Amino acid sequence: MAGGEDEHELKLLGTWRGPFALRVRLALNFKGLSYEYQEEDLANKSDLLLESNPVNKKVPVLIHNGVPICESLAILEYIDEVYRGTGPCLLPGDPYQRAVARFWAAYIDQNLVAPWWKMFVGKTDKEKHEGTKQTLAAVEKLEVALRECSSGKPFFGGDNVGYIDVVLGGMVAWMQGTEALCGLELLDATKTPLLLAWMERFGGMEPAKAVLPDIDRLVEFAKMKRAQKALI
Ligand SMILES: N[C@@H](CCC(=O)N[C@@H](CS)C(=O)NCC(=O)O)C(=O)O
Repeated sequence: MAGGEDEHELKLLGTWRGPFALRVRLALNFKGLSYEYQEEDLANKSDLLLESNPVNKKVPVLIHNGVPICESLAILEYIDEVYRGTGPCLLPGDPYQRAVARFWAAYIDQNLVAPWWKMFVGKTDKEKHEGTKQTLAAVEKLEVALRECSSGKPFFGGDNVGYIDVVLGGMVAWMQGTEALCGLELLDATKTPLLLAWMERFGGMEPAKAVLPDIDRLVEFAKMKRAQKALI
């Protein structure tokens, strides 16, 4: 992979399973950028993480030549701007299409990732039920978004993986583990055929396979953490 002048100018703090760190790793891989990776223990965060993200103390943090960048969506945009000439562009060149991509990225965070979590670790049955309803509504909207954004091409980004693909890509293993973790199939061939095919296509690509977690390992780990009521 291309790494620029200094092989270690990029360092990423993350966890192997977190959807937010995974989307950054996916973006780095699809762009062909090399980086040093530091796995964080969220129960015992490193000094580097606490110093680099003193406000939220969360992963991911990308450290570029010693300067930390926080928040996964901001990191994706940063990578795309700084490494514009390297690998495929994540965000489209057209301002309207860029706004659309940012809209769906925010939608995924608010309407898929957050409700999915509520469905999985909700404190009451009511909360879990609400999370389930919102998650299922979100995948149906994302099915339409995929149809419109891709215009019949394989990805949200068209012929290549783009911004929305890597943002949603961080959730692929969790989506595949939903039945084992929450007792329902998230995507199906009748309601969400395009998303189902997208998930298989995306998950099968080499840059994705290199970072996406093994489903059985993820399911086992998530069940254990849920039982312990610990951070995932
Ligand atoms: N909005 C943030 C969310 C990051 C986030 O929630 N990270 C979790 C791991 S998946 C974390 O670091 N949790 C540690 C904590 O809450 O103390 C982003 O997009 O980067």
